[in-house]
Amino acid sequence: MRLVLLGAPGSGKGTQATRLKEALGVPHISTGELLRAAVAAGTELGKQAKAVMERGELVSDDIVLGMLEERLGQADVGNGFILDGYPRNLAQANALDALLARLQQPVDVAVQLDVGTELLVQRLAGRAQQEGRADDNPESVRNRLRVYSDQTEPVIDFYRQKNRLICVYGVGSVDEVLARVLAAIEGASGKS
Ligand code: B4P
Repeated sequence: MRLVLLGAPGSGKGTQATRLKEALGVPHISTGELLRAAVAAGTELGKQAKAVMERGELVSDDIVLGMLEERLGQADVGNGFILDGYPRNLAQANALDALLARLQQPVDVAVQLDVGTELLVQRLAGRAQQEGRADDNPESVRNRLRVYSDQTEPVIDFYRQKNRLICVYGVGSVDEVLARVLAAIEGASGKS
């Protein structure tokens, strides 16, 4: 199963991906986590990404694609993957399409987690208190939501046009949302 998880910041992508990897038996690849690890390790790439991420902007397409290509080259992705946080704009969607075509491993399904803006802001404020992530401050959250609607929402149409999109209501407990995602994936694989 090759799955792309789409959704605004705070929609539950990372939260659901952590559980989906157990349910589907494929690795969870989060570009946000790969970038945060590079920042924590103080690599050259991490130094370039740090300020951009703290402002809530997107790290350059070249950097993220290079990082992703390296990750998709590892042995554990043979049976598929859950991609969380990528693609985030149309250039990344096209780059991913080309990369996976070359690897003969096209995306099976793109799941969009649908959550209203007010709840997104509440969830991220909750995480700011609990985890103190550098980009969960109010100014950066506003910017991330703006970047999402300007740059990432067009990616939803990209997958809709390819008949790969499933939209799942992302409000409710983590288990409720997980059950909806799994049912939607099963329904979609039954159709194809
Ligand atoms: P990400 O790490 O992808 O962060 P995110 O969009 O904020 O979502 P995340 O997955 O972490 O949170 P979730 O919704 O699960 O990106 C961070 C930054 O990295 C970006 O701003 C950008 O700078 C950079 N970046 C990453 N990928 C990039 C790319 N491809 N190109 C360029 N730049 C890139 O959860 C949020 C909160 O909601 C949590 O506290 C969680 O506990 C809570 N929650 C989740 N589900 C819930 C539920 N059902 N009920 C209640 N709370 C819930």
